[in-house]
Parts: sequence; C-alpha cells; structure tokens
Amino acid sequence: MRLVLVLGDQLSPGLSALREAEKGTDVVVMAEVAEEATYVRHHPKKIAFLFAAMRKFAAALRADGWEVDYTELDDPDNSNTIMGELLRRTEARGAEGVLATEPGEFRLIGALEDGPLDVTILPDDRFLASHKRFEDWAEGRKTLRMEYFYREMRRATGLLMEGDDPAGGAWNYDHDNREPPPSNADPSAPMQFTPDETVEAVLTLVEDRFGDHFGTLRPFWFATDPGQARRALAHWVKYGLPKFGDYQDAMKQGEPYLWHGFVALYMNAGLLSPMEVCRAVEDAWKAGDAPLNCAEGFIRQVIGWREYIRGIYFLQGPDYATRNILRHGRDLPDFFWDGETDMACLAASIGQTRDEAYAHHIQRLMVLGNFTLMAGIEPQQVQDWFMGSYADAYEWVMSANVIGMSQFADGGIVASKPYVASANYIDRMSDYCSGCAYSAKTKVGEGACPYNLLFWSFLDRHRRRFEGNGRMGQLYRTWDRMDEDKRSQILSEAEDFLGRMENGERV
Ligand code: DLZ
Repeated sequence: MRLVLVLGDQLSPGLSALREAEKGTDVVVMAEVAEEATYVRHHPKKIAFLFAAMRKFAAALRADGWEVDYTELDDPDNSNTIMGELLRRTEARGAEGVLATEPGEFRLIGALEDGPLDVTILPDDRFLASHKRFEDWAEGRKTLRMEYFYREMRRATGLLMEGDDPAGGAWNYDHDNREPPPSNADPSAPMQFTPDETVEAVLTLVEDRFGDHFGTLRPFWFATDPGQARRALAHWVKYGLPKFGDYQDAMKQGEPYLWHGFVALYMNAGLLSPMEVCRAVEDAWKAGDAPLNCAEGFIRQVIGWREYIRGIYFLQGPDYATRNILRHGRDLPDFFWDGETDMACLAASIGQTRDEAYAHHIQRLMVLGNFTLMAGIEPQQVQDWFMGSYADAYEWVMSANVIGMSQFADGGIVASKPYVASANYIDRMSDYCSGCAYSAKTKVGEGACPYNLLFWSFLDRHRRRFEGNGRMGQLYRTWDRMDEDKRSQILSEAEDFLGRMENGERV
C-alpha cells in the first residue's frame, strides 16, 4: 500500500493523487502542522479556514470509503512537519511509497524530492495550463505578456467565444472597468456562514496557538466546504458580478469587498474549480444577468492572470522569489503590522487586511505595493507580508504578483514598467484622501502626500534603468521641466520622510 498526501490547499475530490490511488488499499495522509502555519506567520483566519476545510475534507473522504490518517495540530505525536508526518505514517503502516500532487511551492517540492521516501509527484491538473503548455507558449517570445497567453486560454476553454472570435468582438473590456467608487455604494457582501462545531473547535485551537500572529480571528464566517463555497459563488454571481467590472478598481472606506467575488481563497484551496467558477460567470452573462465587461473582466483574472502568474513562477524556478533587481533593502515599516499611520489609504488597506485577511487587487497593487516599491522596501519582506496576510496566498500565486508585478524585482518579466503612482491615482479611485491628514493635491511642502514625494524620488533614483522605457519617458520629461529648487525640495522631503519612517516615528 501507498500513502496519498493531500495538502491543505489540495482539497479537491478529483486531485490527481487521489485519482491515481486505490481506495481500500492506499491510505490518505493529511496533517495540520506548525511548520506550514509559521514558515511565514499566516493570518489566523487563513489558518482556521484551512484547518476547518481540511477536517471537513477528511470527513468527506472517509464517508466516500477512503481510509484517512489525519493529524490534528494538538496531537501529542504530531512531528509538526509534512515530511515528519509522512515518515511517521510510513513506519506505522509499512507503506511502500507516497503519491503526491505537485505542491504549489518549491520549498515543499524539494522536501518531498530530497527526503528518504519514495515519492511519486503527479501534475496538479486542477490548473488549466500544464507546465509544458506554458513553457511552449513562452518559448522564443521576447516578452511574456499576459494578454496573449489569455487569448490562447480563451480559445482553449471556449469561454466567452463565438466560434473563433471573442464574444462582443473584443478580447478585453478593461477600459469599461475603471469607474471610481459611487458615492452611495450599496455593494454586495460575500455570503457569510455561522461557524459549526468543527469550525468552532478549530477557532479555539488557532486562537490558542496562533493568536499572536498578525490578524483578527473573529468574527469568522468563511465557507469551509465545497457546498458552502458553491453557495457563496452563486450569491456573488447574482448580486456582485453585475457591477463587479465597472467598480473593480474602486476603493471605498468601510467597504472592503465592494462587488468583488471573494472566491480566490476557495479556488486556491481547491473547494471550487476554476472552470466551475468561470462557467457560472459565463452562464450569468449568457442569461443576460451580467454585462460582458463584468464577465470578461472576471474570467480574464481566472484563466488569464491566475494561470499566467503560476506559469511564470514554475518557469522561472526556485530563485524567482529571491530576486531583487532594484536592490531595495529597507525594512518593512512597523505600521504594516498595526496600521498606525497617518496615510489614510494605507491605514484602511492594512486595517482591512488585519480584520478580513483580504484586500482587493488595487489595494494590494496601487496602495500597499506601490508604497513599498517607491519606499524601497526589500521585496522579500513585502512578499512575506503578503504571503502571511491574505487568505488566498500561496507562493505559486504570490511570487509573480509581488516580486514581479508589484515590486518589479524580477527586472520586468511580468510588468513592462514599475507600478508606481502618485497620490493622484489613489485620490481618483478612492475616497481615502478626503479624510487623510496629508493632502493628495499638495506635491511638496506642508502636508504633501508622501506618495507624491516618493513617486519622484523613486523615478530619480532609478533613472538609468527606466529613462529609456518608452512608457516612462514622458514622466522624466515632466520631472526635468520642473524648477530645480522644487526638484531638490521634493527629493529632500522624500528622504526626510523615509528617515522618519525608519526611525519608527509616526508618519
Ligand atoms: C498554508 C497552510 C497552512 C497554514 N497549514 C497547512 C497545514 O497544516 N497542512 C498542510 O498540509 N498545508 C497547510 N498549508 C498549505 C501549504 O502551506 C501549501 O500546501 C504549500 O504552501 C504549497 O502551496
């Protein structure tokens, strides 16, 4: 007999390792282990979500006739690592080998491959693009832009296709998806679930063991099984999707979700499959219940972006997450852990992350990532913060998003230019600036928003690298046209701001 490893983000009945195994002979191994919860200090809500979903998945497997060796975190025999648990179960069962589905992280792949056990690693075919398919697409291309990959995936899946042509005549409707937040928003909240006995037991455990991690555990209302996740999906498709596209980049105080789906955590843990999510969205469009720009914008995120950034991670290899081409070395400021800053956009985005284990893509990219990039924070510290903080985060998804797209630390494999923006962008797309101690409109001097100062100091610092970038030349011409005294004042105020931040002063 063999052991069948099922990791916390592999909770799918059709998992390749389960398909390959023999029910009645092989034994499933699942384990709650301290190493996975602490190699980055995951948000308590994320740990609770995974442990509860793992326990329910194990129960469903048993009900389906599988034998499952499940280790709870507080089991006195728990070795607290995935490899330790595989070794312990191998010895106890006299197993001949281990079947595994490829983990979403080189760290764990390495542990399985380099350990003493005979482990067969099968492809994770819950993703639409295999490694081979992505490699073939990338082969010989000068630049790896998502848009072209996305078109291939549209053709391959047939989603939003009319014969060989994209529905509506265009591949991408993003130009319709940049509305600022409406003044009287009445957004759709994600469906919430009252904790049952299994969830309550996990909440008590997580409170006790990981209560000191960044993040608020209660209230906890996430879906923790596929049935609940499907209901949450249907609820969002009905109430959120019709406005999702228009306002997908908007940000509003006190409205963490607006019309966003909040289904990435369910997909990334395996409770929902990407195709079932996309089909639900496509069906709503076909039924006339959601406009095309909303359906296309969402489906692009799933079959385009999600697959693309995973492809980049595996194509680039284990060192990708360690890259730091801009040589940024500043420490992540303390206010990322307590939200204590006068910058209203950062306080709101960090506070929301602490409370919900969630922020949407523009809060992540244009508020948090934009700030850390312009401030020169070490990308690996940024990556660790994102990895720990978000309930949907794993290395396969975070590396190309954070190291590549957000921090430009890969030198431009993912992004054609660094995602830096002054306060103007945040002011246009949110209502954060109206209540802020700083002034978005003030470029320099008393009350100037730090984003305005850091924007120019970043461009000035990295002039040699970016001046020749066609998409940035205009910015350098604007900078050069500025009065010299103004330029030096901006640079010196930016330095002063960063100095105060590094000293731990409230900024
Ligand atoms: C994220 C996570 C956490 C917090 N805990 C566990 C765990 O106790 N047991 C487990 O099997 N998986 C856990 N995971 C998910 C793994 O870290 C994930 O499988 C790898 O990072 C690869 O994506």
